[in-house]
Amino acid sequence: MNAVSEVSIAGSAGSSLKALNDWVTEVAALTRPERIHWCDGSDAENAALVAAMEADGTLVRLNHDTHPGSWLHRSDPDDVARVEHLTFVCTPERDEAGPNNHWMAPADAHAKIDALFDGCMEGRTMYVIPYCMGPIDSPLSRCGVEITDSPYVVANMRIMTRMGAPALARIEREGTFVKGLHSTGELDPDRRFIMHFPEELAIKSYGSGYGGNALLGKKCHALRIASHQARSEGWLAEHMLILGVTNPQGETHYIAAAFPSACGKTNLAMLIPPEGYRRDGWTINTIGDDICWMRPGKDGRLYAINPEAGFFGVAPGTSAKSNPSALASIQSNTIFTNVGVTADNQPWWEGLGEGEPVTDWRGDPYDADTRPAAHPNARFTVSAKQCPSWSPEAENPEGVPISAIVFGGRRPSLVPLVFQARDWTHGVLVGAAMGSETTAAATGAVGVMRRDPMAMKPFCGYNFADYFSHWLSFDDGNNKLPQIFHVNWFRKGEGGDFLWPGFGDNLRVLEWMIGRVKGEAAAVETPIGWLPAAEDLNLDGVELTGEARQKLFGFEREGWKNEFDSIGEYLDSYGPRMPQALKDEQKLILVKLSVS
Ligand code: SAT
Ligand code: MN
Repeated sequence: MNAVSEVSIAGSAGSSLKALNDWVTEVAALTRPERIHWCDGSDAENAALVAAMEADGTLVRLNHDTHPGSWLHRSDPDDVARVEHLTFVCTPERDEAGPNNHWMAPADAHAKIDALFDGCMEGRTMYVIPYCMGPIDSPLSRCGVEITDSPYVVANMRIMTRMGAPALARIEREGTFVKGLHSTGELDPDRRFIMHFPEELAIKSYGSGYGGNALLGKKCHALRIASHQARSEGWLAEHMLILGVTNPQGETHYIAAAFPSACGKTNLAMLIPPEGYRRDGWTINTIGDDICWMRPGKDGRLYAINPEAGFFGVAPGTSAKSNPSALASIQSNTIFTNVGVTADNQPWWEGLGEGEPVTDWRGDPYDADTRPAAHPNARFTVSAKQCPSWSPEAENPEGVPISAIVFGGRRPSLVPLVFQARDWTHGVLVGAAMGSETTAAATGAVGVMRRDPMAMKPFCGYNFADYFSHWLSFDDGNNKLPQIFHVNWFRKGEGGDFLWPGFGDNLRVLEWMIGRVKGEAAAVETPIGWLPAAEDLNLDGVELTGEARQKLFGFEREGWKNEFDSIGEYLDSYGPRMPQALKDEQKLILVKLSVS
């Protein structure tokens, strides 16, 4: 660690901003580290940290001939995903956090978690990480500082955010920042909490080193804290990918799409157009794969930035077939977490389609009967700029104008391939009513249907009822809002097989959406919104069975009646805070469904 500049605790001033120094001093007094290291984000700093992590086994060197600059991290087997049951939103009033969050009174939460932080960094280095979410010069960006005792977190934050000296300079200029305090602690699930204090712009996370629990810029800041901030400042912080679709005429439309974790956001963001589309000159530009911050511009359109600088993508299932751009992105300078390893030390996961594992994610000899080679929530961390479809527009400080917002989930039955909301209020209801089967991205049962409004169930930092009101407020007569759509790539047939090929073929659905935005594509009006007939999509080269056509493009009145009854119950479960406009919309659709 010689190349790393170290600042002793006593009397050290790492920043010209008093509020930041005071906070660092206060945290050091509580956690009592041996050293404090202010991260500058330089290559030399990263090299020194990586060397130290290789020496102590935190990182395992992968094959640097095939994967230059790439490393494997094996997390604790009890620490492999986000932990929603240990994640709290600590607002003064329980109702502000809403039934969608676990709540604790701020004073109780501070007391509980500070007791865990007490002396937890003894003998260790405390890293101070200034970071910026979004392009460093964008008015839409927001900054934070994460204090952590995990060098793995530092290395990941360097990829996922604009981290180091330029971020510190912006923080010193602005004077405000989100305070994130993290310690891996003992990695004991009984001593683990992820606490958010939106009023204080503060996060405290103890006892996990994994992903969204520990990289505090990601879900904790960019969604839970930011959604709260966005509400008071008139913008939206969303769990959405952002992609640009450029047609053969050279027109680009940007689409923001919300899907729950591990439902294919990364794949959609990096979609490779099908053969015929490629020939005709369609291209996809990736802006982001997970988080989107949007606000109305001067022209009334919503402009979006990706607050992140990297991808923390799900490895299993990523292959040359499913996502060639992601696979190309992760050939170098990538941190892999919880994947398997081949005999020649290359990273391996289920669905990669080539090679063979000899070691599994826990470091044991691979045995298919014991466990998969890669954990189902194994991840890669890589700079977005390594993606072949990455767009320089991701650095545009103004953001990109959004033409369409898409909501979607894993719905094996009932929900057709795509439909369009009639207007903004209907679209907000479509988002609010979103349901999906749970995935391995969070601990708990997988494959259970649950409502996940706007894919924000685990991430909205305040009461969902107030969040829906905030969404509705954008329809103020001045804004030129995007069209809202719902998609379902996961519809299954009677035999349990997926009916839609998905992946690159999803561009066929995006093309129809853009046609709708431009007022060119046809659709049929139904009580649930505008549905295309199969003929309204370009299906050249796609083989669909009769069952697939009927289920992907059909409308099942009886099933939707039940669904809207259940949506009504869901809205009512929020009590009087739920905006009347959404309840009226639900009732209106139910009435339409009852008239056959
Ligand atoms: O663990 S993360 O929240 O960072 C990833 C995800 O669940 O989307
Ligand atoms: Mn996500």
